Order: sequence, then C-alpha cells, then structure tokens
Amino acid sequence: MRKIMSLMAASITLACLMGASAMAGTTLTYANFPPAPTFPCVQMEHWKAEVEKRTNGNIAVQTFPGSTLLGAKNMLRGVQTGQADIGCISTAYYPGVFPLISVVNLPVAFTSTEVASLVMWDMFQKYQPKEFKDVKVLTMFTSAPSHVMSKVAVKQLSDLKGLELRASGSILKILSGLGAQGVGMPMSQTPEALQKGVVKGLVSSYDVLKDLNFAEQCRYETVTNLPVYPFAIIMNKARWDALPAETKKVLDDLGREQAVWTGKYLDDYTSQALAWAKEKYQVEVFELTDTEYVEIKKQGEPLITAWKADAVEAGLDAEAILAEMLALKAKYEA
Ligand code: 3IO
Repeated sequence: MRKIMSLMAASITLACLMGASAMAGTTLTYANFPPAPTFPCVQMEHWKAEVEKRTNGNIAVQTFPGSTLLGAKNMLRGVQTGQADIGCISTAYYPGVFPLISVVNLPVAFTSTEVASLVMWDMFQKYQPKEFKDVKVLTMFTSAPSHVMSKVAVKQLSDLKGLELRASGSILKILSGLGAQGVGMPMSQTPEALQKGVVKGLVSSYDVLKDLNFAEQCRYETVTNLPVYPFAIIMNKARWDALPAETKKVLDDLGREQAVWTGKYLDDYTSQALAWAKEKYQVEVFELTDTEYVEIKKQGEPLITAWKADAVEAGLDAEAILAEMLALKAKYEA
C-alpha cells in the first residue's frame, strides 16, 4: 500500500510537472526603451494581450519598458544576441544601418500616422530589405508628424537660431538648415537633458507632452510638420525559427494589423495630449506663415538627394524605392 501510494505521488508529481510546462508554453521577453506610458509601450501591451489571447496562452509575453532590459542604442544588438527575444527600435537612432527603411523618415509631409505606418509596413513587405536579415520583423509603425516643443517661444523660424533642440535622424539635418542647434539623442535620454538644460526643447510628436509630462517644461509648441520617426519591432532569429508553425502564423497575421492599430491610436492620442497640455499647463501653440512652411520644405530637399546617394551606395534602386513610397502614400491618403 505504502509503495503504491508513493508511486502514485511520484506519477502525480511527474504529470504536474509535464502539465505545467505544456501549459506554460513559451515565454517571450520584449524589451522597450522609453517609459511605460509612452506609445511604443502602449502598443507593446496591446500586442502582448492579442498574442496571449490568440495563442490561447501558449505564448506568454513578458514586457520590459523603460530600458529595464535593453536601452535605445543596444536594442538591435541585444535582440540579435538574444538578451531579449523581442525589442523595439527607433531606426533613426542607427544612422547608416537602415538605408532602405530610412526613406520613411524623409520630409515627405506625412499628415497621418496610420498612413505612414501602413506605408512603412508595405515598403518592408515589398522590398524585404537585407538590412533586417539578421532579425525577424514582427511589425512596424511610425511616430506622428514632428513639431517643436520648447521652453522658449518659437513664433517664427528666426526664433530657432542657435536653439538647442533634441532630435534624431533626418530632423537633425533639417534643424541645422534652419539655424537651430540639433542635439542627437534617444527619447529615453530627453527628460534628463531637458531637466538639466542641455536642450531647450525637442522635435517629436505631441504624445510626449503628456506621456513624459514635457508640457510642464515646454510651454511653447510650434507646428512644423516635420518627419515621422520609423519604428521596427524585431525578434531574435533563432527564437523565431524555434516557434511552432501555428504560433508563427498568429504573429505574422498580427503584423499589419498592429501597424494600423498603433497608427490609429497615435493619431487620436496626439490630439488628446495637446488638448491636455493646453488645459493643464496653458501651453501656447504657434503656427508659421506659408512662406515659412515653404522654407522648411526647401531645407528638406537636400536630405532627399542625400538619402538617394546613400541608398545607391548601399546597392538600392533609390529612385524606384522613393517613387514606390510616394505612390503608397498617395494610395492610402486617397
Ligand atoms: C517617441 C519615442 C519614444 C517614446 C515616445 C515617442 N513619441 C514620439 C517618438 C519619436 C521620437 O522622437 C524618437 O526618438 O523615436
């Protein structure tokens, strides 16, 4: 009897262990660089919930916002080496690394995040650029069009003279053309730089007025309609390869949907954030004159030429890629 009991106990233990591991399935770690309230982390939590639901809990996603697992600049490498299974990169932080998808960061006057995100996703699907060959791309999206948020009033373009503004990627070059002092750094370092006075403001989308409480310090906003920042959600290649086919299908099916969800969310959220900033901190919003918008556009033109040269250098058909992006933009804007 004793023997039977202990045998039974042993087999129950074994069944439990097996059952537990079968039920728990796979846990994927997902690293993000900005703090939890920001839109890249909001979309991350949405994706996690969708994946856990659609895989009936077979996949669990453990999220790490706020650079707790990987930071803005070691994200790409960290995912490639498996320090995190999944990571969020802002491609503008990696100059020269993404010669094709950086086309989305050019000054082509996107006015909708949903459109920009769809264009980015379609461009990736169409060209399958080799710059992403070492990772699996799960989804892509962009920030909303960028504006100046500043501690000093920028009422006209000439007020930009010598003004230190945080930005990344193509916006840095436009700023220098406009006489401002662009300072390159990831969003995750910007709160401290603003606090310490290293920069007087930043150029990004209005969501951060609320999510990082920048409205408290940056009481002056200037509508500049500068480029969107492109984002890619990447996964470690070996971890992807090891997933069961049905899980891969769930994740692949989510790619485009997630781009649309994030674009819609941010289009809606940036207006809310600006309204909140006006209400809570009485921030002022300045618009420029038509002549000044023409001047901004003019400062953007050399960037397009420079992007083409870099793309050709990287062996890409720059003209065709740019034309395709503009065609997709027109299609989704129609
Ligand atoms: C951004 C980046 C991190 C968190 C919130 C954000 N809102 C807009 C952006 C885009 C940007 O400025 C960047 O550096 O990627």
